[in-house]
Amino acid sequence: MARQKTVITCAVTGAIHTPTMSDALPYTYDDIAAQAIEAAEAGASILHLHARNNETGAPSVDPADFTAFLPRIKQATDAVVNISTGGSLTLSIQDRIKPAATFSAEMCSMNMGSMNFSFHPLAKRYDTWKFDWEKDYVANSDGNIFRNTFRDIREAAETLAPHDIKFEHECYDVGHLYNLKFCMDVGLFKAPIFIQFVMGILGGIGADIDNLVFMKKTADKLFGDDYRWSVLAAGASQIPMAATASQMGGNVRVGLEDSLFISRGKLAESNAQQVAKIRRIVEELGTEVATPDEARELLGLKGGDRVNF
Ligand code: KMH
Ligand code: ZN
Repeated sequence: MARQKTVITCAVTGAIHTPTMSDALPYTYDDIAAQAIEAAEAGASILHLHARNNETGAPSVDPADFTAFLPRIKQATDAVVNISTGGSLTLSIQDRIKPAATFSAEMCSMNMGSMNFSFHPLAKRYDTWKFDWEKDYVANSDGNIFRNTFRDIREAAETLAPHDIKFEHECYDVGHLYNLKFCMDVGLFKAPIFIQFVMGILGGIGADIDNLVFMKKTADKLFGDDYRWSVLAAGASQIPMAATASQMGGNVRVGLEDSLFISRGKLAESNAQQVAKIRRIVEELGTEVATPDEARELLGLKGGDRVNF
């Protein structure tokens, strides 16, 4: 059997990092659009997108903040747009799914369990902050419960079902795979499902190869041939774990949402720089990178002509 091509997802801005942490983190409409387009040109076939307030960079789930960049990305690239339903991490599921439903994207994230999702240790690294909201947002994440109950997941799945959106099932620990299996068994999601093994978030499973093998073996046991998979590792593990995932036949996610760095201690200049780096590694190791249409075929997506932006 021909070796599977690697799909690169780029998560362009997220809702964890803040403008103080890196000048490269895009938060204005213009910068999110420009960096997403550049990441697609560098080889990302899926763009995982959050929105932010254009002036302050605060995470936003207001569809108006997406309207300002989605059409520009669609016009300039053929990449699959994947809209987050995750964040801002403290909002209700009803608010979080509005952008995906409004724009009827080809893909959106679906977080598969509730957890202590925290990044409060980052608050100690900075003495001064660019914007007032940042310090408390980061420091207070030690009190966060990132809520994704079975009822929340059902509500998101049922609301989004008419849109024929493929989910990026974010699984932050082994138990989340069992949650996903339960949801499959009660008919919430259609095969092939797409699992994002999320590693190295405080509150979730650590980023190492033993854990990845365990996650993968567990998914094999639960889903057989009915799933495709990718790895996202936070911070310094991002590129090493992505390279490992690709060698294991999986797909990869990079981007400034998950790590601000290009190598140990060195901030990345852009999302595209991370995409170019993982692309280079994947190709040098003998695996081809999938085009957007190849990603659509692999994941069974509805097509870029059936979105609402
Ligand atoms: N920042 C990632 C660890 C989402 O957008 O739904 C989690 C994430 C959540 O991507
Ligand atoms: Zn995200």
